[in-house]
Amino acid sequence: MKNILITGSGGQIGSELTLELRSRLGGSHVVASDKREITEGALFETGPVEVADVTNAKEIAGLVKKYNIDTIYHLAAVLSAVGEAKPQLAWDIGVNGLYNILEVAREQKCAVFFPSSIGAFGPSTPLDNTPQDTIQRPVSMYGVTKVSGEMLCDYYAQRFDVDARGVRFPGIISNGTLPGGGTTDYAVEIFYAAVKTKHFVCPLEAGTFLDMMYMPDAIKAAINVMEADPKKLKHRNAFNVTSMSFDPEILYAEIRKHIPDFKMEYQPDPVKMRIANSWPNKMDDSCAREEWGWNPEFDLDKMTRDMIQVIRKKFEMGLI
Ligand code: AKB
Repeated sequence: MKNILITGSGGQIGSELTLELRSRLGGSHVVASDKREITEGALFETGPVEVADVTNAKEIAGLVKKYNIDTIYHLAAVLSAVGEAKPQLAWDIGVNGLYNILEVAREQKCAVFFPSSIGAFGPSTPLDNTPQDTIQRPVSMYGVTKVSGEMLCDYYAQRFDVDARGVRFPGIISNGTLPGGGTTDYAVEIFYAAVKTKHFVCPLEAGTFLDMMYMPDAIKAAINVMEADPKKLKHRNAFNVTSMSFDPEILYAEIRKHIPDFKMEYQPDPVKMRIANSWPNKMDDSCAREEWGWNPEFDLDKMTRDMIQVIRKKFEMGLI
């Protein structure tokens, strides 16, 4: 990887991945692109920024040429809950956007990272120890775009030799850019509520188990799968990766170890519950561990300590 283009750089994962790659490769080698103009902050100050709409293939092709890009991290997406409100937009960005990226990658010989998700599974998938290769019949438009994306990446790899790789991310917990419109967002929002108001209204029911991961591990997964020795990869694309699985009660109890007067109540959101009930309780990520050494660092205890420490500091400094 010498020159990288990131789509969706302004998003939850994109903003942190861009900065990590810039710190490794040098700012000028990592181009941050987003549909919305980036005009300030760390992304703006540490390297090139561009406005790019992934549904506009010419725009993407122009950027790849301009910066002599050899690797594209394609993170632009519409998340699961928003995708149910705007299914046409979710398809357009999720599938047509990825198609454009893969076509540009084929023409200009780039590697591609594509983040699939636990959303690529559905109610007929085995939801405990969900295998790497299994039934995928999602019931959300987000899931439909992710399964289509996995298949498109496999097709471009086999047919056109595009080095398309990726993982199936669980819910990502972070303290930088907030997630926007996902089913797993509660696992981020709860920390801000615990620190700021000591009260949280949870949109998922008790007992709703989902896979989760702390951002530093998500960044590590995205970079390591792209740097893995291709000879050792049997799958290449859509690797199950996870670090922890919990339901809202377990997370609530963990946060109360640090903030004992924190209170949570439940007001389940029917759209999010329908989606969450169709997603795995816990994935089996042994293929990622065996094929490219996936090994997360943060469990529930370590992630919770770090999240509270960082968010408390931001709160005390008046930043949130
Ligand atoms: C969502 O909830 O939509 C995402 C995901 C798990 O892919 N965070």
